[in-house]
Parts: sequence; C-alpha cells; structure tokens
Amino acid sequence: MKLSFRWYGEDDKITLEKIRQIPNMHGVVTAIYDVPVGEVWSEQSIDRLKRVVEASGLKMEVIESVPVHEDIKLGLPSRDKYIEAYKENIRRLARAGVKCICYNFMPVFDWTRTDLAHKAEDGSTSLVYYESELKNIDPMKGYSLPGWDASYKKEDLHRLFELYRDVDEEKLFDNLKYFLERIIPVAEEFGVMMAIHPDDPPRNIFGLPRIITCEKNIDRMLSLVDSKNNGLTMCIGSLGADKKNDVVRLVDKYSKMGRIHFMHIRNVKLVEDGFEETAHDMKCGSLDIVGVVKALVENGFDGYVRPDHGRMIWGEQGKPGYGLFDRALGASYLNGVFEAVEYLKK
Ligand code: DNO
Repeated sequence: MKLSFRWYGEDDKITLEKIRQIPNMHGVVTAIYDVPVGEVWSEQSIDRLKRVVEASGLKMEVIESVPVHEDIKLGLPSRDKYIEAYKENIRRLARAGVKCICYNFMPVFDWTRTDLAHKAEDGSTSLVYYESELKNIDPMKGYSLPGWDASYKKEDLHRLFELYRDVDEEKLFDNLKYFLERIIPVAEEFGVMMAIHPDDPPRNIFGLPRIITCEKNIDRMLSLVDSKNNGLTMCIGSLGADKKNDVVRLVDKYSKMGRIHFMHIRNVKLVEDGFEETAHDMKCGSLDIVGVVKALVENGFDGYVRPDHGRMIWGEQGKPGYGLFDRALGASYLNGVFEAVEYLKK
C-alpha cells in the first residue's frame, strides 16, 4: 500500500514538511482549489503544485477531488461541455503523473454531519451525525463542510433543489452512466484510475437522492462501464455508517476484483441515532479495521491508502476532521496494522 495524507494546498497550515515526517509517507492527496467546478485546471497550476509537493520529497499521484459539475449529475444539456472539461482535466493530470482521481456523485452536498465538534469523555472533539438533528440544519442557508466543492452559489440552491425534483435514483444512475461512458475511455488511454467516493452518510439527505450507498448499487455502478479504470475510493467510514454494509466483505470483494484504487480508512462508532467519528483504532469504534487491512493484504492491494478524518486533540484548532495530530496518529496506527498483518502472512 502507498500511504498518503490529504493536503489542502499551499494555504494549508499543515505543511508538507510536517506531513513528510509521518513514518512511511508516500505522498499527498490534493487538488487545485481556486478554479470553479466544471472548468479546466491550468497546466501551470498543476505543474506548480506538483513541483511544490515533489520538492518536499512527497509524491502527487492522487487527486481528491476533480469535482463533478451539478449539470452532469442533473443530466442537463449543458453537461457535454462540462464533460469535455473533465476529460481535459484527466489528460492534464495524467501528464503530470497523477495515477488516481477521486470524485463523488452526490447531488449538491458532499459529506454531511450534524455537529463538527462533539465533545467526548476524554476532552477530544469529533464529527458526529445524529439523524434526529438533521432537521435543525437548513440546507438553504449555505451549509458547508471542509473539502466541499460547490458549483453553485447560495442564491442558486432553491433552483437546484427544484431541478433535482425530477431526478430520482434511476435518473441519477442514468446520468452517472452517461458521464462514465465518456470519461472512462480517456482514463484508460491515459492510465488514470477513476475512484468514486461513496455517499457519506450512505442514505438520501434533504430529499436528494444518493446512489453509492450499498453493495447492490456499487455492483451496478461498476458494471455501468466494466473497466478497471472505473473503480472505487473505498471509504469504510462512509459505508460503515450503515450497519447493513459489512465493510470487510466489501473490501475483500472489490479488492479481489481489482476495483479499489484508493482506501479511506477511519473508524465510526454506530449509535442509536447515527454515528460518531472516533480515533482510527479498532477498539475505539464499530468497524473491523484489522479485518479490512487483512483483506487488502491477502488480495495483494498496492493502491493508495489514507487516514481519514481525525478528532481534534491536544488543543489543536483547524479544519474539522482535518487537523494534523489525530490523522498522524491514524496514519501511524494504519502503518502498524499493515506491518503486523504483512509480517504474519509471511
Ligand atoms: C470528506 C471527504 C469527501 C471526499 C469527496 C470525494 O472528508 O471524504 O469530501 O473528498 O466526497 O469527492
């Protein structure tokens, strides 16, 4: 596995120098953040980013994300122009050495939580999602979390919700198919692995449909275009938020098929009303982290792995989920689990 760490570019207060000191760190997962969704990224900014990353001794082989414009998800006539731009981004990133592109197909909103700083007994804070508290969030008020790439302005939200009225899960699948049929041949030609991120949480939200939620739908998504380049970001924290998803089985199945290109490994504690993010360690949450790693190792997984959201600990303040300390502990924990499982396999 190639260990990586999300880095929000030159404005990220967590520097590449710090990231590099985490043991076994291969590279960063990053993106160009100052280009509106749907536009082509300039070769100069891609090259600059690559130079900065490589100067610190790290690699830039994974992009998270090249976001998908809402018109593509909605299937509007204007989607073709955005798909052309998407294809060009794949080509340009491939030329800069990028091997894997993470994206999602969630209408309007990316990942969703009801509290970003829920206090645990030990004084740390983390992100939580309680179904009963979702009603207290008014999505029209410009609700947003770190890493979201919105292709709309707050004023357009009403219009967007109106447009999504005609898009149910079937339609969303059709629109995903249309998109994949056009971009996957380019990804194949340029040697890029496309890795769709599951919906987080894996259920419909604010009345908007979500489809990358469970095994049946992932099977369907993979068969829309049956190519290795049409693959997954297997985010176990997202899928594992629904207890019907057995993440060990899913990781085993899809890594055996060679369709997992990028792993997001973190833990969640499932509670009555939703879930709470915890430290990565298996004993801290509900997910079988060792089982997941064992499945990867047994199937010879050699793709990218990153620790995912961390808690806020030791007084750190920063982007919810994306501080340094707990993600670094998560990375170190994952190194340990991989090392032990690989060692015992010999
Ligand atoms: C949240 C992330 C997501 C993810 C996108 C991929 O922390 O996992 O924002 O990057 O859904 O497009």
